[in-house]
Amino acid sequence: MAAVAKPGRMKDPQDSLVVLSGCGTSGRLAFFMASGFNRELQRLNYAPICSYVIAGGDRALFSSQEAPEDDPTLGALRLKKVSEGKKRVLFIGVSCGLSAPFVAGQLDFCLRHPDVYTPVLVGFNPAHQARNEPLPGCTLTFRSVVTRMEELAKTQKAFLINPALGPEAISGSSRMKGGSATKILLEVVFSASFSRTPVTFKYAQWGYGRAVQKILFVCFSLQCGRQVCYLGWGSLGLLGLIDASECKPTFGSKHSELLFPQGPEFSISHDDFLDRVLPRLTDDDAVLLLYSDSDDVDEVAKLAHRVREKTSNIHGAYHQTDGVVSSSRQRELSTKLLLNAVSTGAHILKGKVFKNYMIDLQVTNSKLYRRAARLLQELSSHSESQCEEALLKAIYQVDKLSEDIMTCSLKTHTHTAGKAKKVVPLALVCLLTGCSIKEAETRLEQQPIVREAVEACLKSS
Ligand code: S6P
Repeated sequence: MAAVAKPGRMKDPQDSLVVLSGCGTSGRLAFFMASGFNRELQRLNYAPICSYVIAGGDRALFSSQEAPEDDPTLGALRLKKVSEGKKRVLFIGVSCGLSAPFVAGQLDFCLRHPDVYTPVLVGFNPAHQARNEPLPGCTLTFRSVVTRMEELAKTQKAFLINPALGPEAISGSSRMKGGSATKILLEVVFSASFSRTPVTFKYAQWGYGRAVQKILFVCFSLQCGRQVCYLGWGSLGLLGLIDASECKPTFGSKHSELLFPQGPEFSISHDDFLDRVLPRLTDDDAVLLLYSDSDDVDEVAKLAHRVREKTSNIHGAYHQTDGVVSSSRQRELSTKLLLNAVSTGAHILKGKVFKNYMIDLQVTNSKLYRRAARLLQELSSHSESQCEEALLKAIYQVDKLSEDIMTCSLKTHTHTAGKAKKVVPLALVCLLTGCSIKEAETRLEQQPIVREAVEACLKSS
């Protein structure tokens, strides 16, 4: 890392660049950290040198865009564009599961242009567990790219940072532990590169008792079919937007559930909140304020007052310096942990998780499609082919798969799945009961709490 990022070299930002990149949460964190590092550099009187790439472009920063994750060529093109004209580029690709084709395409591009690019891969799986499925449109796999990187790592021409973290509390939900570890890890690395003093990190702990209380309030709103709104300031507000955007692919949640104003452009300012959200708030809606004592606390109080006129379900996650030095990193991390706990906990209570599986996930890219098929096998004990068939029937809403459907590409399946609802629960109910798609739909309408519908089917199967 120091090879490009140490202050001496950063005086020459014309020629050098650090690019952080990833998909979904990893891409959002790439953006979050590239912006934070640039601010820090400017504070130290260096020119900003960091840039970011996120699969799906800036729209993906605050909304779920899972399909571009499958495109290795697009990944390479985006990297090429952002680093045009640079002579030395340190590329940091983040893929928690060592799985995203978009990132594999970028790493492959770096490996093919070693005169300019030094690739770094950050993830949390052992190298031999990197995804071994051919990348769309080519014969490479993520694992084959990792193997090439491992070879070059011996001469420090590539770097692999992949400490083992263990499984996520909700299987596959790398936005949680994986995302937090990405943030800690890159902050440690960058701080070590930027400052001459040794880096020590103490992260603040959150009062989890209070967090649980908030989860219950938030859940109450979601169960009533009402809205939850994160109202934040500065980087803590940004973390709120990130947490909200992840709930769609993870839990199949509607955007309106996590009150997240969207239009042709994102409407995410406090003024947008006052114009478009506040007038519709009722006592069933929950509002969570995210701020610290370095924000304009009077402004927070004024907004809180206006919210309270509409709902008593208002809570604050407030960070105070309070004698103990609480850095912005500590505030950010504990806010991320709190938000992850609130949104995951609320969706668990809402019945979107069975055992530790997300049973209402979206099936909008190849990773999620495979995950859904494995989940169906695990929960129904049917064969792989029966489960994939059931999944396709649920995606296309048919009881019999036509020749046309069977010959469609995986890309078409995941694209179609993006327009359907409750794909995985529908497939599971069909597998467990042998019923038709229509009957499964009726069952899920009668029991909208998906976990309970699944439990009922399992009992009677
Ligand atoms: C995970 C989140 C996803 C992932 C994305 C990238 O909770 O919903 O959006 O961040 O799929 O995963 P990875 O393994 O490449 O970092």
